[in-house]
Amino acid sequence: MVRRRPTSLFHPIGSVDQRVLKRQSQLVTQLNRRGVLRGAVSLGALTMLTGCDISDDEQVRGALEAVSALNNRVQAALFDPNKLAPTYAVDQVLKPPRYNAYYPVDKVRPIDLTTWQLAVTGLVQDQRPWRPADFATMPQREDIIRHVCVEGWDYIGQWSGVPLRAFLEKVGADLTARYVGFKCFDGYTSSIDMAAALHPQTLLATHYAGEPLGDPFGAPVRLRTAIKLGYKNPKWITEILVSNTWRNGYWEDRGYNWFGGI
Ligand SMILES: Nc1nc2c(c(=O)[nH]1)N[C@H]1C(S)=C(S)[C@@H](COP(=O)(O)O)O[C@H]1N2
Ligand SMILES: [Mo]
Repeated sequence: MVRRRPTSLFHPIGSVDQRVLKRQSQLVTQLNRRGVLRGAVSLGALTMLTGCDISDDEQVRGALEAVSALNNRVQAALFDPNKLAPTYAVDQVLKPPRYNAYYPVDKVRPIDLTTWQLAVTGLVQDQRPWRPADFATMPQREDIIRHVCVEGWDYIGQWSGVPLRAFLEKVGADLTARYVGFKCFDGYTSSIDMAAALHPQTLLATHYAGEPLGDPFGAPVRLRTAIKLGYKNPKWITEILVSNTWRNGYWEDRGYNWFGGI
């Protein structure tokens, strides 16, 4: 890549273009903030570790992605499927919950519950779609857990619904498959590892604080798992997909760490 020369005399002139350095440290800070790196890797350390030319955006991005892939493996190895996340008291619950999505709340399109169906696809025996009422016929569980968004905020929420494990068993999913994927009404996608899908605190949530989910929070059914960051909790789910290969995700495909464990 061509190193751009400072054009103004007010820019420091040296062997390294300060603006390139600034851009790269912004990229590192940005990816760090998104939790991609999860431990601090300084610009200097990155250069030493990878030997890459920090004046080249593509090289730096490639190196950061390699660090993120390593993180996925390390996180998966450290994850204990039997360990429960902390739970909280009912008087700590935030009401209403705090909204977030990749667009503002006034852009939320309510779902028509009379026509809504959940498609069940991939490595499952029973591919019949689900209706809202089907969830009420299943075992229920409630969790009061902390929601953590990588943007740097969190809240305690009271979620109830059907354990994803019970749902997967009911539809005859291949529980040895690698991933459970989710497609949503707003085009959002996410996917989680099977160990997380089978974790007791991973719910297909239909209720918040004992009330049916409000439109902004993913009605009629969304994922709520105590062991993953906010972006791995898809709302307004329209398809659940069991697969060994499909591991897409709206934010994951834009650089957030795929494993996304808390
Ligand atoms: N369908 C859909 N699900 C989504 C999102 C989205 O934009 N669309 N945003 C995710 C992010 S980044 C967060 S932090 C949580 C926010 O959930 P909440 O509104 O219940 O707090 O939803 C997640 N699930
Ligand atoms: Mo988030």
